[in-house]
Parts: sequence; structure tokens; C-alpha cells
Amino acid sequence: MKLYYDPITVNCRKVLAGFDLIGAPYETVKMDYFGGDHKKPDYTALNGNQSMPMMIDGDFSLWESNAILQYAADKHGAAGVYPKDLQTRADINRWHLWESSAWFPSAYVYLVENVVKPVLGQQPDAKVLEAQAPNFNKLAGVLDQRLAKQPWIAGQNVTLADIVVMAPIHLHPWQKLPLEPYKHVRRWMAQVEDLPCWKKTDPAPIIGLKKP
Ligand SMILES: N[C@@H](CCC(=O)N[C@@H](CS)C(=O)NCC(=O)O)C(=O)O
Repeated sequence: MKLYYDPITVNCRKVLAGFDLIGAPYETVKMDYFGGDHKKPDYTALNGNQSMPMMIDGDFSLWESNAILQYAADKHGAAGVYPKDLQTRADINRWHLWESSAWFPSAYVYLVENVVKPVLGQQPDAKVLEAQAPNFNKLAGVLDQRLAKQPWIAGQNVTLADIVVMAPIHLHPWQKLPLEPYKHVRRWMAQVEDLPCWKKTDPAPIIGLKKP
């Protein structure tokens, strides 16, 4: 597998950490997100979305970070982190879909306003953050309810669901997410941050972010 990525982006960090958790061997093609490598013609020919990450395995190309992780886990027989049991797998797939359709778009607002804009020398828009807060709180409550019952999202053990759902909030000290009321989510975040695969893929030093 060959991964096209820039380690500073949410969905690329997700795949890097997930590949490490799976124990998947892979090659890399380093891209420059802010330099617009994902908009160049050669890349666009393979991924018309002009987004990262993308994975190529032989003559098969795959975009969508969660699909890439599912493929890698199955290819490398990583049933521990992507179990084959019908209901556990459906549950993990459900959290993957929830992440890309609801959780990521909401957390991304905080990433853009409180991280990307300041890095580019711009001011966060308080009105945009205020408008997003009710939706973010609703979603954080859903996750908190799940994590009140069990240590990891899909049960007693870490799975791909944990890596996927953690990714959109990976820069939470700078994103300034309103997570204070969600104690189960905060306990789980600390667990994920303790995983070697998570520590190894921390983009904060590359971006030049210092602990607030
Ligand atoms: N749902 C896609 C989202 C991919 C995506 O939007 N990636 C961002 C980086 S995290 C990107 O490349 N955006 C293109 C842009 O900002 O121009 C996935 O999970 O792979």
C-alpha cells in the first residue's frame, strides 16, 4: 500500500495512526497540503475530490480515510482492531459513518476557527463558533453516553472506531472544544492519547503549535 498524505491534516493523521495500530506495512508519498499538492493534475486524475489521504495498492486506488483503514485492517488480518463479528463490525462501521457525516464537520469548525485561522494570522469568528456549539454539544453527548458504558467505543478493547472518532478532535487543546461537561469523553481521549500510535503521529510539533 502506498499512502499519499500530509501528516498535518486530520484525515491523514487518522490513517497514519490507524496503520500503526493495525501493524500494516506501507510506503508513503509526502504531499504539501498548504502548497496545494492535492490540486495538481496528476493527483486529481486519481482523486477528483482533490483531498487527502489517498491509498494505492497495485492498480487499486482508494480515497476516504475510513475506507482506507477498513481495507488495510482486512488486508492485514487485523481482526483485533476491526473485529469480524457481525454486530461489532456494524457498530464500528456506524461510528465511522457518524464521524464522517456529523462529528468531523462539527469539530472541523473549531479546527478552522481556532487553529487554522490563527496559524494563517487571521482572527477566529466568534459568531461561527457560537452557531456550531449546540450541534457539537449534542454530538459530544452521544459519544459521552456510549463511553459511560465501556472503556472504548466498541467495547473493552481499542478498535479503529477510537482512532477514527478521535481524529477530528486531535488538536483539542488548540481547537478549544467545549468538552468540559463530557467526563467520559475526556477520560477516553486521555486513553487514546496514551496509545503509541497516537503519540507517534502528533502533528503539533510539525505545525509549530505549543501547548496553550
Ligand atoms: N471524508 C474524507 C475527507 C478528506 C478531506 O477533506 N481531507 C482534507 C484534509 S484533512 C483535504 O484534503 N481537504 C482538501 C482541501 O482543503 O482543499 C476522508 O475522510 O478522507
